[in-house]
Amino acid sequence: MLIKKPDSIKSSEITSESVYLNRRHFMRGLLGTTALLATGSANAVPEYEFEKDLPIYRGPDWMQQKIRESVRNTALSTDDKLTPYFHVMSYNNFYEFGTGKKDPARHAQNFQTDPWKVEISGEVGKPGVYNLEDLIKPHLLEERIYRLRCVEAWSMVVPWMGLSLGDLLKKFDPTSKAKYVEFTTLHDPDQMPGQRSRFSTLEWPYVEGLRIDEAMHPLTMLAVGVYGNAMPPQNGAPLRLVVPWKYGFKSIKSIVKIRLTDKMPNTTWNLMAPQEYGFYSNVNPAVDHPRWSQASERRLPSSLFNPNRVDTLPFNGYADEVAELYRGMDLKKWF
Ligand SMILES: Nc1nc2c(c(=O)[nH]1)N[C@H]1C(S)=C(S)[C@@H](COP(=O)(O)O)O[C@H]1N2
Ligand SMILES: [Mo]
Repeated sequence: MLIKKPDSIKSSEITSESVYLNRRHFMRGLLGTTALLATGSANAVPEYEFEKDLPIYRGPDWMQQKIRESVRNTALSTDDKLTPYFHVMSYNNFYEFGTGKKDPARHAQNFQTDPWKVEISGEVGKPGVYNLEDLIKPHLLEERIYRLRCVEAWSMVVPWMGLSLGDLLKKFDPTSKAKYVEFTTLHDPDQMPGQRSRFSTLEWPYVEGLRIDEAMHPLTMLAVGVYGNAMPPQNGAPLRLVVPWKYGFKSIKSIVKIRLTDKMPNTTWNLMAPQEYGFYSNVNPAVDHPRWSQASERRLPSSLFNPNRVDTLPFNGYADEVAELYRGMDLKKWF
């Protein structure tokens, strides 16, 4: 059990359109987290030991300072064994830097991540373009250990560092018309070779989206670090989304725009192949991808002799926390 369930919410209050109006659930989630931090189930983030010669991305001074002050949120963290840092930072999907798993680590090393601006627009009372430093500084950063399940049927267990997306969004006063959140990755072909490629099948910039209640859910995270350090460029520095119960492609990297809207956003993979990648893309072992099964996954590190195959769980093991968001929805239709 990861977080306390909001037992007092009547099921009638939770519908598929439960959106932002379901504020109480959200507030309870926040209170739960705060209470747990106060009662000491939040621990110091450990000093990780890294294999020799692995580059550690430190980020700017202000980020290092924030990370030093961070805590581990044990209540939201899984006990699963961590995937070693080497795999987390060298086996990546970040098509802006190439389609091979090793391309991002190779081609993103000089990516400029500071200073970084984020535009917050649409259905909010306080739209604007903000410095990442100003957005992050008021928040206590939390380490959370989440499973990450790619639609390609591999998975990792990653200690992310960041904050609840909902904690950030509510500072910009979402209006009652805010039903969805759209996220956009930087578009900079000079820095991102994948955006210059004539063979790219994806449209740039990369766009992702969430329903507002998904965005406000306490598990949904904006991450700025990993393994007790700043986010490496190949993992989506300086700011990426992490939605642990959805396939990895929902967790958009290097975000420069966050737009609240009343319409379901068009998202990159859904536009590319709508029959293969739905808007929701909740991890679901019962709904196969047209070209591969989703019933199990390779948990990294995985090799020919030690494939480390594990069963895939509904909502990637987070069903207790998030299944209620989809009550009454046919998940085969809304895949
Ligand atoms: N902008 C952008 N975000 C992205 C991607 C991408 O190609 N571009 N790949 C996604 C996919 S398919 C996965 S599985 C995760 C991988 O995150 P990781 O490399 O940190 O493990 O990032 C997601 N975010
Ligand atoms: Mo993925």
